[in-house]
Amino acid sequence: MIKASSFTALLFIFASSFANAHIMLDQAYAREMAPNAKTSAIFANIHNHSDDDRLLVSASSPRADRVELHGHSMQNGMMKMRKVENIAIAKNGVVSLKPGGLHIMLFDLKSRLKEGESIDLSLHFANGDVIEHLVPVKTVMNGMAMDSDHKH
Ligand SMILES: [Cu+2]
Repeated sequence: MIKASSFTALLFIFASSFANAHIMLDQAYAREMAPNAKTSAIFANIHNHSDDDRLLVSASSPRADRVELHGHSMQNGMMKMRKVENIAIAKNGVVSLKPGGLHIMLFDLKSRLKEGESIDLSLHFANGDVIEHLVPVKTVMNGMAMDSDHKH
C-alpha cells in the first residue's frame, strides 16, 4: 500500500516534470573541492526549449547551506565575480554557465565535494517552476585560476 504522503510526492514529481519539460540542462558538473577549499561552483548549459523567456531566480542544494547565482564583471580593470539577482534564458535559447562567466556558487558545504559523486541541484524559476538535476562532481583543470578569484 502506498502511503498518502509518498503518493502526494509522486504526484508532485509527475506534475513538475511535465511542467519543466522545456528546460533542460546538459554538461552539468560541480567543481571538485581541494581539501582546504571552502566553496565550489556548478557549471552547465541551460536550454530553454519553450516559447517563453525564463528567469532563473535562485538555486539550492542539500549539500550547501548557501547557494548563489554569480557572474563576472570588470571592476577597476580586474575581472571580479559578484552575485547576480537572476539569469535570463531567452525563449528557444541557451545560457552557458562556465568558469570565468556565469556560475552557481556553493557556500557553507556540509562536506567536501569529491570526484565520482553526484549532488542534487534545484533551479528555481520566476514562474514557479523548479528543475531538479543530479550534477556529477568533476576535477576542473583550470581550478587554480578559478580559485584565485573565488576568495570571498
Ligand atoms: Cu562565484
